[in-house]
Amino acid sequence: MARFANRREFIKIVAGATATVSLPFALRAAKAGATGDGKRPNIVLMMADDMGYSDLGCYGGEIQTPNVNSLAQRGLRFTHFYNNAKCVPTRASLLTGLYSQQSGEGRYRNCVTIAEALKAAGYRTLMVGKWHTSAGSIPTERGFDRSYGLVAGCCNYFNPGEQRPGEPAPGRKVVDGVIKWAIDDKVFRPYTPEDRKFYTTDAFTDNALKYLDQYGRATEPFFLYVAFNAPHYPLHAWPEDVAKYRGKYMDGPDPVRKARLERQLAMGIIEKQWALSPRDDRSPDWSTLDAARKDDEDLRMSIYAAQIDRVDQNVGRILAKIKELGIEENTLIMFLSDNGATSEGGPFGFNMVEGVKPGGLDSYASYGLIWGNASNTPFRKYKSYNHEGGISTPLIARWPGVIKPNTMTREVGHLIDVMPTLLDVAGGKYPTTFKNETIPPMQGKSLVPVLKGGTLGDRGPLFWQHSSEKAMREGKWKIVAMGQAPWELYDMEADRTELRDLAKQDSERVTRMAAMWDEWAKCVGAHDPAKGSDKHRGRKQSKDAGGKTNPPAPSRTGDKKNDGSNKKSDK
Ligand SMILES: [Ca+2]
Repeated sequence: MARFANRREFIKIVAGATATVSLPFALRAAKAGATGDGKRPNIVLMMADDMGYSDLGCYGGEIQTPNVNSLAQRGLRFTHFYNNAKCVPTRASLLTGLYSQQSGEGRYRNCVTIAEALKAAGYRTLMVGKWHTSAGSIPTERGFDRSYGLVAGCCNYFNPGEQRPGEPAPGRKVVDGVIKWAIDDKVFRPYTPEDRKFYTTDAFTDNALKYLDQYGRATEPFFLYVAFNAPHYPLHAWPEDVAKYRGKYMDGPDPVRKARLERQLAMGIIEKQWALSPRDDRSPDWSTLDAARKDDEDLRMSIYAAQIDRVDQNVGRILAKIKELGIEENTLIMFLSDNGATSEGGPFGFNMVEGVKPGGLDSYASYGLIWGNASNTPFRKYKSYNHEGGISTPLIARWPGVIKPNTMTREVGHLIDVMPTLLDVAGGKYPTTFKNETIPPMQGKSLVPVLKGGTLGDRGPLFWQHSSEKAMREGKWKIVAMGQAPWELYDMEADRTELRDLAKQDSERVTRMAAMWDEWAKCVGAHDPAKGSDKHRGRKQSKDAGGKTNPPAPSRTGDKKNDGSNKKSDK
């Protein structure tokens, strides 16, 4: 019955790009770079954490992001780019060019990382920020020459370590938990910064600037990966940044969603024919909330906005340094988000430190589903889900002289395309074996033709599976299912907000696509949620004040187990 005779053939067919990425590398290396001038570009890859599709100004948000917007003004915005809905699987694909299952869901087996491949191609490889794999490794063990940052999935922004004299205890997700940190090959458990002005987003950038000063003008090109931990919870921000937004969210999420949608339509980010998804039915009617609740909600969203604002300020510092070094013209910069905004903590968010208001060192809170729903405008669902609210990300690319300024593309792209793209521009080689392991071919396509204003052609199907979620997209058609629920079918050209399930009307298409998904799952070793439980199922769920079931509060044992979704009640 198998449509694909064997794994190799399947991978060849679904990847579509195998031939273009594996065979002509020798030629590409000889040409050395996609600009054709023989000079290979520096590469800066920046990623936000848990940031929704509409949060950036250049994707419709009211949050002030002038520096990221400037990348869009001088670069290309992707409107149809996809991630893997969660931190670990997104990083696994971004850094390897494979589906996350192929390297063991963040364990990084049978793969070569982008840093290893670029290092082999003569690049200086640098990283700051959040690493977050399941492997227990640190960045310098996987190809980075230098690194500074968080090894785990999340931490206190002001102090990821132990209580400092004269300060309250830092708020934590796990009361006695110790966060792993690494600076080059040195591991810290805990990492307690002496600097009382420490704040992760700023500290990551401080180190990125040091690296740029040290290596930015070297003969060899560099690859700098900046993985911000913001705006992932906890809600931690500098008071002066929060003050810019405090009071602006007192009217609740409805006007925010409406205004974002209008800006997205005006910019051409989304299509007129897509209806705005209705407000999540777990997001209560704002008029029913009392004044204290509204004030708390305004505070939470203003902190979240401040976290993104601070990311933008730090993007500005990196852009200024690149300009100062005189390397702007020969640097490819990309910026994206690792997954959609979260619903963790239910409608009103969680407070892990009871009685402490969100925002400061001693707090540990999330902003909740009400605002996650607004962040993902116009889409449905959240981080962890394979509906568009979970897997859609902004992606902006700037490369002077190659990318036409202020352009937009509707080409469908995915994280698995990043590695082929970067190897393409770097003239790097993708190996068939690495560290005595056989390496599967990269699964994506080089986006260089799109960066140059062209198209990808038929890219073949894309697949997702994580926890109890699964999906597949082929052309304009997408099937998606939650847990043991049946497949839903959507026409993404007519209805990207996934409001009209066509599965019953076109069951033949669903059957055909589902068979392809099954075959893919077998080939890459993906779990089929329809066939029963995996580690995330059956987790305890909480009730909120209104008696509705909430997504579980964060796991006490580690972020990778923090699913945060609520499949059964969330339809
Ligand atoms: Ca994330």
